[in-house]
Amino acid sequence: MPRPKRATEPTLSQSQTYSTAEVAKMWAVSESSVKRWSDSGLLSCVRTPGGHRRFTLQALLDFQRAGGLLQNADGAGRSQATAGLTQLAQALAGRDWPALQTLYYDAAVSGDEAAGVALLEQAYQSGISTIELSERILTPVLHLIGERWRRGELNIWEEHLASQVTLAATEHLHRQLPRAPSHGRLALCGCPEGDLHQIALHLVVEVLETEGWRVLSLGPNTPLFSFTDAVQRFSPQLVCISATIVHDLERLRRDYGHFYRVARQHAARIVIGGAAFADPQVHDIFTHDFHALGLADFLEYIRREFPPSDVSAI
Ligand code: B12
Repeated sequence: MPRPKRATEPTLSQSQTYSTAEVAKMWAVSESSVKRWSDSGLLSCVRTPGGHRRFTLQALLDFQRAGGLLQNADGAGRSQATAGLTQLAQALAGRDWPALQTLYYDAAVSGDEAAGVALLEQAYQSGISTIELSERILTPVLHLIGERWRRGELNIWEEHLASQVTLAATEHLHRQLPRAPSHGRLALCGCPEGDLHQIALHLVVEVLETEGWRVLSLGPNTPLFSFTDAVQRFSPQLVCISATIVHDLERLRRDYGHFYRVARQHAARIVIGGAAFADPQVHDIFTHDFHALGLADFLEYIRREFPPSDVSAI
């Protein structure tokens, strides 16, 4: 797939760096692979005074654009075999997560929704699950976009385009996917007041719907007292709260107690997730049944706690 044209390429300072462990985590590869590529000169690094490798973002992007993991996985034989394939098909064939992330990053920040959709569709057709798509492509790319925005390397409009592409492309794919038969359970989902970050919420809703849940999504920026009213009105089996940032800690503290009592009266399970809960002060306020770190553990939780055999009890 040709790379969409960008008005400006962000420039990077060599002083902003990632450790071997951070790179390995970002690309979902072992630290020894990262060290091997670095030692062979394919992935350039700088050394700390203590001798540890540090990688600039530019070096990471250069490595990915030069072919990254796929090209370095098993050499010439493979590149001959895949010579006729497009860049995307090659990356998919090799499960080259860094290359797939780069392709999605380029599509997202340039607002190329068609390219975003094509990537997700082809990835799904190649056997990558929607959970893997979210965890290994969309989430790392959005985190990188946030980091580059924070460093002043990306414009706000690029972050906005990336959000829109992600919401639209995931929605597009979701509409085509098979769903488990409806089992009649209801989930209520939303983000607390002041939080406009709705992409994780959107992904959570899609996981639930795929699993046969009926979902009421209150969307971003929903006051907790309104969650409480909705629990009273609809008596859901599950409430999912996604929080990325906290707007008014004291107000949350005040309102959550009442929400929690009402949720308990209605026997609703409460699942929380999102970066805001990394802060112990926030985490302590939100008494919950499960704190999801991502979508994979969430899927495991709902399958375990709400097995099909229990449906007759609803
Ligand atoms: C896109 C984005 C925006 C968009 C959101 C658009 C939209 N429609 O959602 C817009 C432009 C609105 C925005 C605004 C702001 N943003 Co912003 N944003 C981001 C960005 C780049 C991506 C967020 C995202 O979608 N991530 C992808 C999701 C899928 O990943 P995730 O949230 O980590 O979720 C995973 C898990 O946590 C889990 N999960 C999360 N929730 C839940 C819930 C449940 C139930 C379950 C099961 C699982 C689960 O599953 C996901 C998959 O693993 C992040 C960068 C980042 N690190 O996330 C910054 C980021 C969150 N934003 C940030 C900031 C500072 C802001 C602003 C304050 C900027 C400003 N000055 O205006 C405003 C605040 C607006 C507000 N009041 O909320 C900071 C927050 C720093 C902090 N901790 O305080 C970040 C981290 C950027 C940065 N590096 O500094 N932002």
